Amino acid sequence: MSKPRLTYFDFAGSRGEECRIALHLAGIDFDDVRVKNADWPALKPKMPFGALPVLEVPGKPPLPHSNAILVLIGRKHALHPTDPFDAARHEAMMCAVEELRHTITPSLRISDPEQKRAAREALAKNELASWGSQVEQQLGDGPFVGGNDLQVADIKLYMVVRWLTSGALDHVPTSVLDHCPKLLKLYQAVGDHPGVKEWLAKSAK
Ligand SMILES: N[C@@H](CCC(=O)N[C@@H](CS)C(=O)NCC(=O)O)C(=O)O
Repeated sequence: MSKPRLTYFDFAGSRGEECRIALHLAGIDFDDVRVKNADWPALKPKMPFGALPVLEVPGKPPLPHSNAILVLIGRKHALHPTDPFDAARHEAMMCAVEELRHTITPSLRISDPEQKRAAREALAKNELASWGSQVEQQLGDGPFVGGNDLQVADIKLYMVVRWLTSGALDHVPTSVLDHCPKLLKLYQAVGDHPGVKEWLAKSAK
């Protein structure tokens, strides 16, 4: 392996895509390995924690967990605060995104349509709404978490807001975060960032 390799599933979303965006913004030439679902069962036991994304850097062991990957990229490429307390605040925000994803995941496995509707409507009204309010309270004037500079925590928030407001989650209204203007401003600012736009145009192909 002569250059970093990021392994994730073959779609332009979620934890893998946020790491790809960070690598792109950092200007890192990386192997973008996209695993087909059919190949996953054989690969899963070989991954450090049986999940993706995983970042491999020449001379180092494989690094799992999206937040660890993002913080590593951020620290090395000026996409994460250098002040330890500020950095920890950004990391807390990133942990909150992971917690939210784990709250939503059980609803992805419900096959009964009525049960799914009830679970998703309750999620939208309760956990998703309160998560948005909590994040909102911690954002300043923005547009990004740290002010004017886009950092890895912003990419993390962008990806989850995109998911929640896209209509991709059945029974979660696209207006679910309309009560969070600062968070929506951050989402817009990340989406408008030229480097992010450039990656998303390339990645979705
Ligand atoms: N906390 C981990 C979660 C990793 C995770 O659950 N990844 C999912 C894809 S987004 C996965 O690998 N699912 C397949 C599986 O668990 O078999 C992270 O942030 O990377």
